[in-house]
Amino acid sequence: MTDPRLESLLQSCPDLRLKTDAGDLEHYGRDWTRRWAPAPLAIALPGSVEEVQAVVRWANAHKVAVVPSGGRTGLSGGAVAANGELVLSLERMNKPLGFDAVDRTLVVQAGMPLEAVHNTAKEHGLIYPVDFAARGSCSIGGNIATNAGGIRVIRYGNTREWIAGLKVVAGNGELLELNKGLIKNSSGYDFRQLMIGSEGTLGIVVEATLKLTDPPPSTNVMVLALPSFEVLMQVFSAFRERLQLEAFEFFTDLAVKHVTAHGAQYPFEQIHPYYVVTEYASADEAGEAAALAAFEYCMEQGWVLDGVISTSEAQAQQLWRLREGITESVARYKPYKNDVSVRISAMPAFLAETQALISGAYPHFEVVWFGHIGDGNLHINVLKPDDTSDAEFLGQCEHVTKLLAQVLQRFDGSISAEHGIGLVKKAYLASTRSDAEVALMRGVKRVFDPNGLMNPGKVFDL
Ligand code: 2HG
Ligand code: ZN
Repeated sequence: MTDPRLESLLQSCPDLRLKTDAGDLEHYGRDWTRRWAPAPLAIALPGSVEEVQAVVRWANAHKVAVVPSGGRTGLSGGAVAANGELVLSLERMNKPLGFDAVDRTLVVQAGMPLEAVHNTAKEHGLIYPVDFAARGSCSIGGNIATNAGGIRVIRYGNTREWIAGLKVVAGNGELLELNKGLIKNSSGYDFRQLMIGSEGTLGIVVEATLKLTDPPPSTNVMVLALPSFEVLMQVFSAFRERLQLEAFEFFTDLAVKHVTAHGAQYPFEQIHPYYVVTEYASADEAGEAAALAAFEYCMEQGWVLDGVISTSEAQAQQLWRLREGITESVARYKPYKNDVSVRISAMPAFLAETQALISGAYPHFEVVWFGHIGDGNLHINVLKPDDTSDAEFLGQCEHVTKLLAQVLQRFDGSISAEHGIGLVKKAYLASTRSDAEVALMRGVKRVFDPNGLMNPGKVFDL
């Protein structure tokens, strides 16, 4: 370690763990986007809040940019370090710190994996309900930084709803204790909510007080086969009217092709163009009867062609795999990802327009559609053919995304529903946020991060 800046970092924080091996720089410098070549200065792995503060103070003294790092499962480049930044990994700060049965809260360090949060909540007979496929590798701090959504938003909302307090090391190294677990707190600006979704551009989340809730009554999982895109929202309405939905997700035949090639089991005899996986409360016979009624109604209308209901926990997990395995099953095709949202009421018209745009624009590419349709959130993954260069593929996809951003703007939608803006969506921020809003965001960043060192270049440029 010859860089004098790192020598001085270790002098000011002697117990800090630092990694500078080429393999570590590569590993910690990239996220799941894999679009940028990692080139961080070093990786710092603090073990305490005080060490995080010391690192941030050092960064200000030496004007070194800091990239906060959780599980790096993000899909927008928010955790990429490609410009000599110091990566500040929270992976050693991964423990639960305390459970309060009266408040029903769990205090955790930011590096705790989401799945470990789920397990700890369960030990106390409660749940932390935000959930998605990357649960084993993502961290709660990263979830907070992107206001992560996932597969149960329809029932429980986004990460934002479940944060009762935060400890954040701001861009100047000061420790902020935000909201302190209060349910009611009408005492001025809510910086806790400002930090949620700020993608590490204002400071570093080091601890969180999570709200927990009761586990749902027992649920069942149903997979439906649909004849067309047009009926999707009608099926959604029919199910939502009759059932307490825990999840309502959609995917296409192409998605099925890839997940089954990856080991998921296909539940029908024939292939259909569109599918829904839904989970719903089914504590008693009335719940199951309502589910069957919804299914039969949709069959009568011609909106559903086939269906299967889980009869065991193992089968429920198998059915979920058809949806949850999609991202992993297409990863080898370096997909270009859109993650967009509109109001649910605007979804039918938006879907029709987007489908026309996408099928016209990518005649030669495989496009995998899926998403959290019950939240108005669509994922579009365009797969790169092996014989097309990265640059050409990216150029075409960026062109289509510009057009998609225009459609979204007309629908008052968002270019990033749940993955964040990071680097990937930065050029399209203006389709969702007004100039006045972005100017205010820049101003807010200057207040919390006067030297512009917290995850610079992410979300917007200063
Ligand atoms: C999901 O819903 C994730 O599975 C990933 O948000 C989406 O890979 C994607 O595009
Ligand atoms: Zn998603």
